Amino acid sequence: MRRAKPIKAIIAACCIVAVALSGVTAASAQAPKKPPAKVTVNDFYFAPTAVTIRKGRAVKWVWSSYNTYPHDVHLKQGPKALKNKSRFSTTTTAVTDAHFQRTFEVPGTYKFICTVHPSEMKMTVTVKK
Ligand SMILES: [Cu+2]
Repeated sequence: MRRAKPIKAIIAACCIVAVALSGVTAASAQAPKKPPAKVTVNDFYFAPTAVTIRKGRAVKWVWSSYNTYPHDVHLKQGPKALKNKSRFSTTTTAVTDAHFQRTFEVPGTYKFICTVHPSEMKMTVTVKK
């Protein structure tokens, strides 16, 4: 059995290469970034009404194509540490075909309303550290 040795050596070499390659793959793979948490803006309600995310993640509000009334997204109350609060409010209303996305870097509780329907349309975004 003179051939046994070279075959074993080749198998061993293959294993080493496979381990090395898998190591390279694992090292170069980046942690997948979570997609934005989606909130739909509907006639007279946000869905869902409560969203919890980790800081660094975004929330995307998408206006429903079934809407027949105008709505906006307005930050009524945010964390004290939050600067530039107005960035978290839309500047116009929309009925359909609109979206609004913001990334949340400051942990805390964010209370949003629609200024057209402030008593009906409310939602909360909780940002964890
Ligand atoms: Cu509204």
